[in-house]
Amino acid sequence: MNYDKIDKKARKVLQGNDRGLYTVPTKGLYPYQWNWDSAFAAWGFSVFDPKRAWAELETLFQGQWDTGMVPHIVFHKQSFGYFPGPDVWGIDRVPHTSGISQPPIAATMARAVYEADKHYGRVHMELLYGRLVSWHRWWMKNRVENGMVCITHPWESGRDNAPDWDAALINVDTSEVGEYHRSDTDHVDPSMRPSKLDYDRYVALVQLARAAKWDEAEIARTSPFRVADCGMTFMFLRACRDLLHIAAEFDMGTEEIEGWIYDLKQGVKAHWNEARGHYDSVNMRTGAFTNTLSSASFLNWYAGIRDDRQLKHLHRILDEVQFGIPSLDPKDAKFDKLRYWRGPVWGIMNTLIGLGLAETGHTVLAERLRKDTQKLIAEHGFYEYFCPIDGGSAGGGAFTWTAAIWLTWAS
Ligand code: 9WN
Repeated sequence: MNYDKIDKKARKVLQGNDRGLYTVPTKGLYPYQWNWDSAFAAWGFSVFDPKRAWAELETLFQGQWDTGMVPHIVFHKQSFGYFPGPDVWGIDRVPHTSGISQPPIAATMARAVYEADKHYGRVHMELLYGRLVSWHRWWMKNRVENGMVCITHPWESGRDNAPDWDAALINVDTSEVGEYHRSDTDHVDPSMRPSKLDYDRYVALVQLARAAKWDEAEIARTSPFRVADCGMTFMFLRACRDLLHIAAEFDMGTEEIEGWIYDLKQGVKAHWNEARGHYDSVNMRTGAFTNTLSSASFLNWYAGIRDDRQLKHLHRILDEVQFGIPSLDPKDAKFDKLRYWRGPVWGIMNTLIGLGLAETGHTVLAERLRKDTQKLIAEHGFYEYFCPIDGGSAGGGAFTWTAAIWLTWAS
């Protein structure tokens, strides 16, 4: 396999999805700027174009609300073929945005971009730092309960139809949703996407929050859906550690961030599902664990939590499938090898888990994950996700974050 050729292709994918100052995740299926996709894109660009990498992050933060929230989609320019667009969210600001957030990995990727070229990045980091802090503050104020990060919509987790949300979604009333046309299934085989019932519930939750005028306290009071996502807690804890590192390097105050890290570490303990022996999400409306072993459960090492109790699950899964960690335990009755976050392998999740394993001394495992991901992309292409059984490509093609992780980690 000629890796130079694949490197060139990866750069071409990023350049092909580049809309000037931001990238789209992939042409057609996702025509806007997505939050955590852009963080990965910036990391990818940092390998060959630091200027463009910083532009990606800075453009994302043009969508930041006065509250500090950084939305999951920024609709810079009207585009067709994606549902729900700005009219459904109904948010009166420019650029238009969605009303929910997404995994807060921007501080982690900003640190990586900075470290790739400190000389160039210094002034950009200084400018972005305050915005990152105010986003983290927003999470702490509105979403952290018992040290765990709560989501108010499945889209916020980045793992849209993960079984973790099933029980909490049962109580979402879809009777007033009305007619709508979802566009995702115009681009991708419906068997690889969330179901119609899932979409009705996603839309109902948007309508509920819109009726609450996007007021966080009101949403917390009225919504049936509030889940503490172990993936979000781990990613946010990691991002806070990276922010702390930046604060120390730039001689900024560190006390507030140290406090956040302390709280989140308590939250990690609350995510431990002792009965099942793994990290798990918690339905905040009932206090019950979701009883789901997903790829997000394995992000503890990435969060700097050196807890090896899950290694037995990790070894078992790596022996069962060939291409890394599927989004759901293959032993789970809900495992569905091609349906989005209910089975497929996502290169980005392999990357974050692999980074964590490498950083905590599990070098053999980390290397195996990296090599498996490398093979997957080299043989099947820059797809959105893959079948964990045969590596078959799934979802959108020419995908930004898959190209980004190829350049930064997998190759
Ligand atoms: C909703 C863009 C995004 C990713 C998410 C992934 C998917 C959107 C959708 O695509 O979600 O945000 O319409 O399916 O689940 O992680 O950021 O790539």
